[in-house]
Amino acid sequence: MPVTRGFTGRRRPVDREGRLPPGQHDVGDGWPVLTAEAEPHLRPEQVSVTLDGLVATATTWSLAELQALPHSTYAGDIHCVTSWSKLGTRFTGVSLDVLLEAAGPLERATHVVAESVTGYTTNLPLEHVTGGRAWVVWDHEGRPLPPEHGGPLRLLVPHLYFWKSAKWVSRIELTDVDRPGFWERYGYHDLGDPWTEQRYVGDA
Ligand SMILES: Nc1nc2c(c(=O)[nH]1)N[C@H]1C(S)=C(S)[C@@H](COP(=O)(O)O)O[C@H]1N2
Ligand SMILES: [Mo]
Repeated sequence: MPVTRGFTGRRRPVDREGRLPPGQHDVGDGWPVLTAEAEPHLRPEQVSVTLDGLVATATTWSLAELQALPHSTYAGDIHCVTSWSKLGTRFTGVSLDVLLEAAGPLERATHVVAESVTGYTTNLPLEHVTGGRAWVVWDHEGRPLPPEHGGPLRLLVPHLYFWKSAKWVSRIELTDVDRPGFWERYGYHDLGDPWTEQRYVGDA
């Protein structure tokens, strides 16, 4: 994956053709903030991510330790279940593949629960956070991720609705049961594929 550091280039026009999932609208250069809880105020040296649960070696990385690992950049789209999408945006961080390789998932692990320092949680099948589809990110468009968007560190799982991308993520627990998170317990879909509009429980 290409590494992009200190990206400050002018935005290139985004080819929007075919990029909006059904029922979504384009917010252009805007980026709404959706936060259910009080926003935490975290200094970069305070944050870390722990991978634990069904792993061979439970492991914690400080932000500095994460930043010393191989970086990768996601340049693409994000989709919120409340119907906004933001197209052609860039985040840099570490792929969960890198972290999972270090921690060593046990064979019986099937799911993860991502947890924020605030207690916000969201559940995902393990296979949806592997294969270059999930990151912990600290950089947006070449700048530190703003605090209201989860900075210093958030989860990014852009192929699913954005509620799966836990802001201020601090823990990723591997489990062998599917344990619904915060919004999933309030009736949101268990998986949340925007292309098939898996918004609420009962949606295909
Ligand atoms: N900790 C935490 N993470 C969260 C949320 C939240 O309320 N708390 N909201 C989710 C939802 S519904 C969306 S759409 C995105 C919003 O991210 P943004 O505020 O950076 O746009 O974060 C997701 N992650
Ligand atoms: Mo959302």
